[in-house]
Amino acid sequence: MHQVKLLKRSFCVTLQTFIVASILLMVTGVATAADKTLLRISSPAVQGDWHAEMLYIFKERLEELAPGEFEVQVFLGGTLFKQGAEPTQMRRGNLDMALISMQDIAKRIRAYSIFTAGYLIRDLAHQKAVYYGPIGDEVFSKVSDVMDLEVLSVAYLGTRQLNLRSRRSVSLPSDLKGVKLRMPGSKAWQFLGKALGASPTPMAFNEVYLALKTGAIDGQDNPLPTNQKAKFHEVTEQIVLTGHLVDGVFFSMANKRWKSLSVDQQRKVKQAARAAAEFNDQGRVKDEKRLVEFFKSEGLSVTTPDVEAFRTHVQRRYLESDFSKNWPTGMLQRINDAAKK
Ligand code: KDO
Repeated sequence: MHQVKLLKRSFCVTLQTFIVASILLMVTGVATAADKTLLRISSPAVQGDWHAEMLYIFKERLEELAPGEFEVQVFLGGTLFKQGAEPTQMRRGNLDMALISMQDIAKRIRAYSIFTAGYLIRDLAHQKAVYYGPIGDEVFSKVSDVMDLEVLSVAYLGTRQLNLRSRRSVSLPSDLKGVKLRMPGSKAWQFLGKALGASPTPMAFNEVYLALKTGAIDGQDNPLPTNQKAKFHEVTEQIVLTGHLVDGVFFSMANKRWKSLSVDQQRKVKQAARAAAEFNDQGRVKDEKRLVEFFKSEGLSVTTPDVEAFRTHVQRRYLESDFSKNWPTGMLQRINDAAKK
């Protein structure tokens, strides 16, 4: 009898708690974790790099715009999914967001290898004109159809330079003959290494530091801010300012997640993603201006090759390659002309 009373009492207490919590929720609008839309983001980027920090800016901005509606979780260093696996994991529903590269996109849409070509995009302003205009609209709509991803914003990764383990005189592409150059692991990246005149080898970003330290590779390429944040200056002696690729990453969301959001939420997510990319771009541009001095002060030699010779050689290699056979008709001209008024 006593036990029945106790059971009844505990049921009443639970019911009361539930009612009070529901009223509180209605009155205050404070959502519990279970009510929030979970957004898991994976990136190989190291903590502190601009495109890693921008993910926290996205989180902050989204919380301001849509308080209590989203739970943003950021996983860096390729700890959740390895570099390059993100588009597949998003399609499978295991991941909501990532910063993907054009080289990832070119794996699925071969014609878009055009955007991975060295010495094509001229600078950040040109990159914005290409991707935040009619070309970007066309490309991202195709990406949505084929890859099931919504591209929310484009972040400038920086201009890629060569970074060598030991000093070497590099003026022409032929000076890189036999240099074992780590490039990220996909056909488009490997081709860029070859076009530069080196012997490319694929490797995930988070293995590069150790490979440089042990001599498993002779060099790698990345923009100056990423070289600094990943501490590559500790294990290399030279930077060659080839400026061979004005690189970008595409902040994307799995369509399944994107389409589950209300129109208002989509607008806010895009706004936060744009603000995050803008934060990244400003930081990188500022860093690119100051980092040559930083690397010199760390004892590295920073040299300028014959950039025109590299440009001519690399562009010719692309035009003669099988990649260019799939490029959309007229696209090269449209890219070259973007923003030229
Ligand atoms: C890299 O692996 O070298 C690269 O710079 C390629 C980029 O597309 C991007 O994936 C980036 O790595 C990572 O975000 C690490 O910064």
